[in-house]
Amino acid sequence: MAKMVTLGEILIQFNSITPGPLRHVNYFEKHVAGSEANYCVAFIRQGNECGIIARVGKDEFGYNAIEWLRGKGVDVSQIKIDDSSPTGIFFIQRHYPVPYKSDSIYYRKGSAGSKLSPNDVDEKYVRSADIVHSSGITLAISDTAKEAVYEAFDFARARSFDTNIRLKLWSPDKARYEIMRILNKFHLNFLITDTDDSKIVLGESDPDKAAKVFLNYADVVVMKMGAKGAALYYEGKKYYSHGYTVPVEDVVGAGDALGGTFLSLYYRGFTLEKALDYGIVAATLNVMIRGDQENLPSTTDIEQFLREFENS
Ligand code: KDG
Repeated sequence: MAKMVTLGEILIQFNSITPGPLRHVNYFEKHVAGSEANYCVAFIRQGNECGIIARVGKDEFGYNAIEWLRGKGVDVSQIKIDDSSPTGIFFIQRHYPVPYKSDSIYYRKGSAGSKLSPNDVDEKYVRSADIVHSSGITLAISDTAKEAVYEAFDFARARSFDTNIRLKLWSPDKARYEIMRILNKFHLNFLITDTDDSKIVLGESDPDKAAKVFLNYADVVVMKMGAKGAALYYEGKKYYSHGYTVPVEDVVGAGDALGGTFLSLYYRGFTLEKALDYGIVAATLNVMIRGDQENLPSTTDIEQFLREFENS
């Protein structure tokens, strides 16, 4: 069984029950989220192990996050409870003003999660993992969280990084600078990105051209393309895997579903191509509900989906 360690902020998500502007939304549904927590749960759903290095507040939302993730099989031993700051939260506005899109509204400044620092990174724990994963979100939330990623990547046997640029957390210039800095410092085994982020980091949104540049920094590049699917690039090869048309409830978390499922199945011995096909199914199921983790499928559920779609 492979083990992944992720570093990032666990957030509590309040997802609007009804679509439209938040000023008119009266009911919200609570979920545990945060990109690196999502990756962990997706990784575990495919039969591997994962632990997250993070901080939550000493509050009900912090306890909620720990209990939920423990229930999903995540190793929560490296989540610190910080009694000086609250657990970060965010709200999701759906299908407005752009149908099928979601907007995240953060209340996370000064959160416990953003206090993550190199002191939280246990060298032995990180060295015990087959792969360490983090994302642009963790680089963006604070300088100390960014340093924690550097520390963990220093100890890592293998590295995965999702660019995950959230423009409410930093400017395009800052995102470009910090992501290029990490790419220049560490060779990545996996770089997971999309065409919007490629435009910000490289000034290039053509997936093939962007991937060619990213391959100077990573062995494998996964280029997510939303509903169109995703492409995979490695060793001079390209593989494209198509998306599926399904009713969209909330797209937040779909990229993490794809990335975590893909990485886990690769470590289970799947070819990169097959792992990507399965990752896209996980992302597809994810957009059909509110919440980032509830629809993360098992391998057999993905196989059932593929059998049905192949026969239709
Ligand atoms: O990828 C999904 C995440 O965006 C969501 O869970 C919240 O981590 C989050 C963030 O920073 O946006």
